[in-house]
Amino acid sequence: MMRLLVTGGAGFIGSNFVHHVLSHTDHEVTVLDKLTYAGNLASLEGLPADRFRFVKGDIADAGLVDELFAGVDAVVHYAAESHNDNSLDDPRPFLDTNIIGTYTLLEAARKHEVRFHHISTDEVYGDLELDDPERFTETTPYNPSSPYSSTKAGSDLLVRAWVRSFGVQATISNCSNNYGPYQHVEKFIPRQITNVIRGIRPKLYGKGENVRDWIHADDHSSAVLTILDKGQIGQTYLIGADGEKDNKTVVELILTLMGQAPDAYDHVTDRTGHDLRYAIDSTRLREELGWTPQYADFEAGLAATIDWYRNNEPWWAPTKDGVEAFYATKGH
Ligand code: NAD
Ligand code: TDX
Repeated sequence: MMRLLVTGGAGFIGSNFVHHVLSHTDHEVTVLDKLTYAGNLASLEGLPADRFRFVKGDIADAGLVDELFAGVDAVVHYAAESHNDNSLDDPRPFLDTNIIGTYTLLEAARKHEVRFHHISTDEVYGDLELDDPERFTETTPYNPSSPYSSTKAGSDLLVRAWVRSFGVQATISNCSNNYGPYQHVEKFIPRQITNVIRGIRPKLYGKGENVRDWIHADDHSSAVLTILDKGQIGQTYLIGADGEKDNKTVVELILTLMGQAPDAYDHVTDRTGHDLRYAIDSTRLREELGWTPQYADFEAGLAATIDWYRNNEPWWAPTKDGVEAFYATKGH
């Protein structure tokens, strides 16, 4: 049994992780989350009260962080500003949370000698050509494109430095694009599903040829638990499930699964600096730590995700109009 502190546990992947941990282990979980626009307490309903507690606060609040680190065995750090389009509009919160927030946590991990796992993204490696036979590995050079991915790259480098310079007991994982329940409707898959539910045509940036390597959030959670359990301190692990798909294919699949014509979508203004392709080689995680993803069938996982959004409109409806109004100002 471990006492875990999960930062960003009211967000998409963090809340999936909290559900996963509480149903697959006997660990106790404290969530620290600022409840920004992306945090939602409704994502944490129904959890066992004797093993779960929620603390509202900022990861950059050193006093609060110090207090919380004193009472846990390990920290899993999900909290971040996570959306590329927002980072192009206003980068400042990305620096505050992703850089200063991570620095604040690392200083507490150093003081309290707490095991630390840092959650990051494949976007730190930049992008690949569509026909590149190589995929990202743990030794691919960092080459981030956006304010979001550059702050995530910066946070990864801080973790590496705190391991080397101060002996912090940390690991890092860089995962590909997640899908599943509780994802904010600003993101690609939930935006298009909720568009179709609302009778709005899905919006594809540019030509839609950009490739993302999709993994179900529950597979991401099992990988993180595996790394917490068996990962080597100081090591980086790439997490991916061989799920490469171009955006056009994903939109067409959503439309088909929702009973619409596959071409009933609009092309809209492309994202500035839009990364072309991400692809993960997760051999190290699979071979050294014995992890395997469970959601091999993307279409089945997507159908279940569509059902979740159909059945949970009260969870996403309050945010939908604001998101669409923001995108309208950007031509998206
Ligand atoms: P999200 O935006 O859905 O959730 C982020 C959560 O962090 C929210 O609950 C928010 O309230 C909280 N938060 C933000 N700033 C905070 C602060 N200063 N203090 C405390 N809490 C704060 O993000 P997500 O998609 O769940 O991503 C979680 C993590 O996973 C991020 O670190 C992201 O970089 C990484 N990641 C995401 C993906 C993906 O596909 N979404 C892929 C790989 C890695
Ligand atoms: O309406 C849309 N139409 C569209 O074509 C939106 C919102 C997105 N897109 C495209 C842009 C991307 O090529 O879909 C793809 C996925 O977009 P996002 O959901 O914004 O994700 P992405 O930018 O790939 O980043 C995601 O994966 C890596 C997460 O948001 C990051 O937090 C994570 O690090």
